[in-house]
Amino acid sequence: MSAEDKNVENEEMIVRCTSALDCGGRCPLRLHVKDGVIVKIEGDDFADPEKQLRACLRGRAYRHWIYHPDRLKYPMKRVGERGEGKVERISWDEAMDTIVKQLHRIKETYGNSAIFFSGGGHLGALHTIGPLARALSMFGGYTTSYGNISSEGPVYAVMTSYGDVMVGHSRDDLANTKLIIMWGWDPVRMISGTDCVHSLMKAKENGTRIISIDPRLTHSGATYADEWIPIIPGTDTAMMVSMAYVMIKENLQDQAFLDKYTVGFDKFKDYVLGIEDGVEKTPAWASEICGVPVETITRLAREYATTDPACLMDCQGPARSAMGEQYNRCAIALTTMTGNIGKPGGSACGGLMGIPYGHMFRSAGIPGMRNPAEAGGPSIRGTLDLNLRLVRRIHVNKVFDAFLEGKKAGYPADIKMAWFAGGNIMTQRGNINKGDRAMKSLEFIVSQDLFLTPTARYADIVLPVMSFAEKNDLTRPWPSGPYLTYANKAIEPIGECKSDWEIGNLLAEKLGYEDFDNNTEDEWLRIFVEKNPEYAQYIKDYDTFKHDGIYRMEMEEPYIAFKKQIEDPENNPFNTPSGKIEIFSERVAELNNPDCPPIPKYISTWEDRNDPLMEKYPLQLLSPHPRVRAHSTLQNVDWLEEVEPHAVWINPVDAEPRGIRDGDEVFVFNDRGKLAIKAWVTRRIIPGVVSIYEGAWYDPDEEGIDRGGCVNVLTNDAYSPGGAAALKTALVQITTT
Ligand SMILES: Nc1nc2c(c(=O)[nH]1)N[C@H]1C(S)=C(S)[C@@H](COP(=O)(O)OP(=O)(O)OC[C@H]3O[C@@H](n4cnc5c(=O)[nH]c(N)nc54)[C@H](O)[C@@H]3O)O[C@H]1N2
Ligand SMILES: Nc1nc2c(c(=O)[nH]1)N[C@H]1C(S)=C(S)[C@@H](COP(=O)(O)OP(=O)(O)OC[C@H]3O[C@@H](n4cnc5c(=O)[nH]c(N)nc54)[C@H](O)[C@@H]3O)O[C@H]1N2
Ligand SMILES: [Mo]
Repeated sequence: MSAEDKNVENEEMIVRCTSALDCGGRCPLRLHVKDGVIVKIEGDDFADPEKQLRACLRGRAYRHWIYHPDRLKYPMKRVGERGEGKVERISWDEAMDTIVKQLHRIKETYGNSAIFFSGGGHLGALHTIGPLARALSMFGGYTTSYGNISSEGPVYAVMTSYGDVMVGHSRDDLANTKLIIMWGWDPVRMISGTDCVHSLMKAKENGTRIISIDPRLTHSGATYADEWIPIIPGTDTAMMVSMAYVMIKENLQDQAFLDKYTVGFDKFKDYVLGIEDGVEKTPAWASEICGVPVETITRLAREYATTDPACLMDCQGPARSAMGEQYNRCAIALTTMTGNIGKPGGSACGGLMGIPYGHMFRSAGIPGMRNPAEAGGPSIRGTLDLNLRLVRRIHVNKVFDAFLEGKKAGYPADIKMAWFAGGNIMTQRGNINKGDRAMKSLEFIVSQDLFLTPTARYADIVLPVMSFAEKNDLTRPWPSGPYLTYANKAIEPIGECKSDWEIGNLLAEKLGYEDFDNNTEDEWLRIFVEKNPEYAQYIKDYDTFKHDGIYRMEMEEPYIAFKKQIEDPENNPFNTPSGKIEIFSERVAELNNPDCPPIPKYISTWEDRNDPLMEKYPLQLLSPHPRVRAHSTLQNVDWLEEVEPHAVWINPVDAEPRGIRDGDEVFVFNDRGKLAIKAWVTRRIIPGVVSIYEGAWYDPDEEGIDRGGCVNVLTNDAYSPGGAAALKTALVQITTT
């Protein structure tokens, strides 16, 4: 054990740790350990309260997750049907021998591409799925997925417009702005960097006006916003386009900025004014579509254009939809029109995109190797090709379909075996009932996790994994600092749990790969910190870093994306073909896809309010991220369930004619699935829209009704033309029987 401040009186040790979950933050935690057991968890105690990184309610509840009675303690093999979750204890030897035998069989019978491998869950540098991926690559390779399920919409938009994903400001910059438009952004619930809400509070104290545009009165909307502008889901781009209309008509745009730093504004203007298609995108036109009053649109357009600086926080949530990237691209067009890029208090693509500091984490880690099953294929990061031309991977929201349909439907492989090293695919991807069929179609499945999750219930072999408190690792601040964290081991592994790194090494050993990895945990972590220049420039003493569990960067001023490009454009062109911000993108024009236009446009889509399916399924379904979970992780923590029981949000206007009262058990359904859930009748959501937080575990009964309330039995396994997982576009009906 390490990094302890000994409290002699009660013989507790304080171990400085952080979680490593994909939870939206990265919080320094003090784990109080007594007799080898975590007895209490406290948050950051940094001397300057202004700079404390305070944990949310989840961080304080981890004890009931780490010590949950359902934790997997031993490897298991399936003894019932797939999905039933009947398992029996086996030894690590039997588990790994079975896996190796099946790997050889699958490889010899079908070839390496029949092996699907993916993972997630632990955002650490060492204890990752990397070593497993390397061992499988040495074995001849595997098939995996492409596309970031969180943010492919904004990634597409920023790559198109700026050619870069480092488009964030450090959160302290929120205090420098005069207007914050939280456009589908709710950081009080949906943690968006540990320091984010404090910065929002500073802004509020400074008198910054804050507006929330969301179909729901969100936690942030209720606590911080001066105004809530409710909007119909999927129609934000229409409202933004008409704001551009107001600005152009009233000559409010920052023409000097547009002339100097952008290309294609004239083409966008032609669209906005109706010169391109004969439709003037007036506030009246938009109001019909998005439900926001004409006066509100006009007023907001003027306010955004004339408040200097102003910060438009568009994000990933609304973009995780059928035409998601248009929303981010259009938000970028508005930020250029108002000249808010590259300056304090402005924004480039608000919400969750990165600043460079925490990203140095990405270059720490054991070197991997190229996956031979993909050799010769196109490169996969950083270009528009990412979404549109990648051939040897499966889109992240199409994995089930690929399992079922294989090569005959154009997928790169006929998958026979899947290995899930974390991630809870059978709760978190679109169209889970299709997932049920897909998982049942496979010959062999491995799952490694802390719990017998819905995904693990389908596995033939389940491997038990340690929590973050049972190992040492570097962890990544979310979205990216500015600080670096070291999560210290607090307790011995529960049962026979191993880490993902150890499992990778074990597989290599079983496959007979000698000298696969000869370093200990401590040696590796030292190498990452001391030899990686990005760490070494900050961390002068490994042991101090480990002891403190955190290195806080001294920033003279907030980090501002594209500051250089704006201050000195001659020497710092944008990383686009034109060297400027591309409101019109020639690269996109070349794709020649009307649903993926070269300028941002409002495009109606399947399962929006124009879809004839509305007659059968008249309610739009949202699935935001839960305050009390990290996706499906922590869903079994009693304390958190108590804070916010799982329920579907429904407006009284929709509840009353259906005979639904608050607290009633209701059924939510469409052609893809049906789930049972309690109703929360509330005016905090607009009529015609209902909302169920994602992450509740899939738990179908004999009739196929999901009793767990997993929203993804209702969502579609589709993606937008730009590659966004279209998880927020779905129509449903609700009944009491
Ligand atoms: N409808 C709808 N669906 C969504 C979204 C939405 O907005 N709406 N959001 C999407 C987004 S943004 C995301 S990021 C995904 C998240 O999707 P997932 O990553 O699949 O979801 P998690 O619940 O975070 O799954 C993490 C799993 O890893 C396990 N785990 C934790 N630590 C470790 C470890 O160290 N090793 C291993 N092997 N396992 C570990 C946890 O127990 C858990 O089962 O969900 C997506 N799904
Ligand atoms: N507590 C908690 N925090 C988290 C996570 C978590 O699971 N739990 N997950 C983390 C991860 S991995 C990610 S990717 C981020 C996700 O962050 P986001 O993707 O931003 O979060 P969401 O909750 O999906 O969506 C944000 C808001 O968008 C609104 N919204 C949905 N559709 C529309 C629309 O069409 N128009 C408008 N204007 N608003 C709309 C929703 O009502 C919601 O309030 O959160 C991170 N933070
Ligand atoms: Mo995410």
